Amino acid sequence: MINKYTFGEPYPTEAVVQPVSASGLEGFPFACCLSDGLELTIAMDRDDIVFGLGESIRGINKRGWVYESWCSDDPYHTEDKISLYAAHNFILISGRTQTGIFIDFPGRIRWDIGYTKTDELKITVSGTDADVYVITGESPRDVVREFRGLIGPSYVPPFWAFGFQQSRWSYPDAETVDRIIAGYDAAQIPLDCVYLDIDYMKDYKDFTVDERKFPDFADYAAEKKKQGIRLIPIIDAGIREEDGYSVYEEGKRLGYFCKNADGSDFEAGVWPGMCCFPDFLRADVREWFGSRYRALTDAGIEGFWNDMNEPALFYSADGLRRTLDLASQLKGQNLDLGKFFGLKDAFAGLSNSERDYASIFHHVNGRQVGHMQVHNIYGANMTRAAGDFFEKEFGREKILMLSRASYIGAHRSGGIWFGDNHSWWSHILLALKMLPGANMCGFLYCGPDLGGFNGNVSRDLLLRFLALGVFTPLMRCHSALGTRDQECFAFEDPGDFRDVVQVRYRLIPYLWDTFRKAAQNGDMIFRPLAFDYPDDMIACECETQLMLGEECMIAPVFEQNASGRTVYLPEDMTLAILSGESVRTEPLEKGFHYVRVALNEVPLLIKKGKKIPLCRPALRTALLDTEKPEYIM
Ligand code: MIG
Repeated sequence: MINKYTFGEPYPTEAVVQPVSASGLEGFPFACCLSDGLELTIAMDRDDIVFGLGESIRGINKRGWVYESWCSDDPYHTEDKISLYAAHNFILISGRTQTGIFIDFPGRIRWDIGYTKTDELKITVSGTDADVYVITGESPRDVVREFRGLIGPSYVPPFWAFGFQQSRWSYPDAETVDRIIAGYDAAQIPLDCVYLDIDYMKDYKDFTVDERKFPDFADYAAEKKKQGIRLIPIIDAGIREEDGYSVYEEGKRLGYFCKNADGSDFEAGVWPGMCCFPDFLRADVREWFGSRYRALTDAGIEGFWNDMNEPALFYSADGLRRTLDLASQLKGQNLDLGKFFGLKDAFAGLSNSERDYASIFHHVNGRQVGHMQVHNIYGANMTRAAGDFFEKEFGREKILMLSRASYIGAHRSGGIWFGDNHSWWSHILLALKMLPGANMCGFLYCGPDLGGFNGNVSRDLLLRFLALGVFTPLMRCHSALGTRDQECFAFEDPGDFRDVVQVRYRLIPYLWDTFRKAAQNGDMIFRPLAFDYPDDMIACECETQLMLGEECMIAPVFEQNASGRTVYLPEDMTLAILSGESVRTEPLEKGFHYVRVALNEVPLLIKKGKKIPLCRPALRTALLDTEKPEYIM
C-alpha cells in the first residue's frame, strides 16, 4: 500500500508517474518536526535491516552510518564519505514489518541511520516542501515492486549493450581505437563497444568531433559498426564559451543557461575552460539540448555517456577571482600557518563549492529556483533530455544511454555507471553492495568501472572484477588518465581474460531475459539474500553474495592471492564453475563451503530445480546463436 504525504508545496521532480492522492498529514506515521527543514524520526527495532539509498557508500544494510543525498563528483569512494554521484532517496526498513520510504525532494537530505542513536533513524530534509511516500507490503520485494509501479518503467538498452565494453580516458584518435579493437580480436576476446572519452571532441566542446583525430567520423563509425563495434562518445554538462560555437551561441541567445542572481549567465570552469550550464530543469532547454545529440546520431552513433552532470565545477568565475585576489594579496608576505593554510584551502575549495552552487539559479515556468533546492535533479534532467530525444527519434531500446549523476526518475531515461572508483580490492564488494540498492530505485542497467577507474590495476584484480562484471548488465572496463593499460589483452596470458569474458557471452540470453523480466515486473535483478531468506540470520547478514533472478546466486572472489572464497548456501544448490566453454558442476549442501575459483573461472550457484541456459560464445553479441542453448542445473 502506498500513502503519500505532502508537506508544503514540493518542487515537481516528476520522479513519480503513478498518480496517488495525498493523505492527510494527521495520519503521518512518523514523528516529524518542521522548522528550517522537515525532520522525521523513526524508531528501528534492533534487528531491522535498512536497505536502500541506491548508489551509495558502505553496506547493503545501511545501518550505523550517516548518508547525504547530494550528487557529488567525488573520485575517492572511501568509507568516510557520505555522498556519491546519485540521490536515490528510497529506503526500506525490513523487520517484523516492511516499510519503504521515498522522499521526493530534490535538495539535500541527510539520512542518519542509527549513527547518532543506534536504534533511531533520522531523516533531515533541507527544506519544508517535500512529498513523502510510505509504502508497506508483505515482503521487501513487494514493497520494491509497489515503489517501482509508482516511479514507472526502467530504461531498457539495446541488446548489444549486454556485450563487453572497453573504455579508457582516453582513446584519443581512430588509430588508437583500431589498435584496441585489433588487440581484442587478436586475443579472441569478445567485445561490442569502445568508449570515446573527452579527447575525441574539439577543445572539449560537446557535439563536436576533432577531425584531426577522427577524420570522416561518420564513415569511421560506420566501418566500426560493420566490424560489430559501437563507438560510445561522452557528453559533458558544461558548454564551452566560445564565439562561433553554435551550442554556446544558441544557448546564450535563447537564455537557456543557468543564471546568477543578477540574471547574467553562471560561469564555471570545467574541461573546456569557462563554461555555461544548460538549465536542464526547463522542458524547452531539454528539448533543445536533446536534439543536439543529432550531430552524433547522424554520424551513426548509437550510445552515449553523460558525465560531470552533478554538475561538477572545477571553479566558478567568481570563486577563481576571489582566490587569485587572495593569492596576490599574500604575495611577498611571510605566510604564517593561518595564512598559508587559508591560501591552500582556498584553492582546494574551488571545486564543487557550496558557495558556487548557492549562487546558481534556474528559471522554470516563470519561477526562479535556487540551485540548492534542486541540485539533485540537474544531472537527471540532462539524461532525460537525451532520453526523450532518443525515444522520439529512434523509439525504445535503440540507444545506449548512461549517466553519472542521477535521481529517481532518471531510471526511465538511461542507466548509470558507478563513477570514479579505484583499482582496489575493496571496490569489488562496494560495487556488489550498490547493485541491489540501484535496482530498488529502478536503475537496472548499471555497473562499476571494472578493474577500477583510478590507480593501477593488477592482472588478478581485473580478472576478479570482470568475474563480477560477467553478471552486471553494464559490463565495462574503464580506467583513468595516467594509469597503466587496462585492456584485457594488455596482460600476460590473455587467454584467462578470454575465458572470463566468454562466460559473459554464454550467459547473455539468460541475463537479457532476467533483465527484461525485472524491467517488466518492476522487480530487481540482484537481491540481498535477506530478501529471499528472511528467517536465516546468516543469509540476512551476508554482504558478499547476491541473489540473481529467480534461479541463482553470485559470489565473486574479492581478495588478492585467494584461490577461492567461502560461500554461504541458505539451501542446497549446485555450484557451477564456468570458464570459456567449460562447465563443471557440483552439488553442495546448505551451509558454508570453501569454493576454489581459479583466476580464469566464474562461480555461479544454481538453486534446486532451476536451470540456466548457456549459448555458445561469440566475438560479438550479433554473432551469438541464442537458439539452441545448453542448460546447466
Ligand atoms: O573529472 O572524462 O567519471 O569516467 O573518464 C573526470 C574524464 C571526468 C569523470 C568520469 C570518468 C571519465 C572522466 N570524467
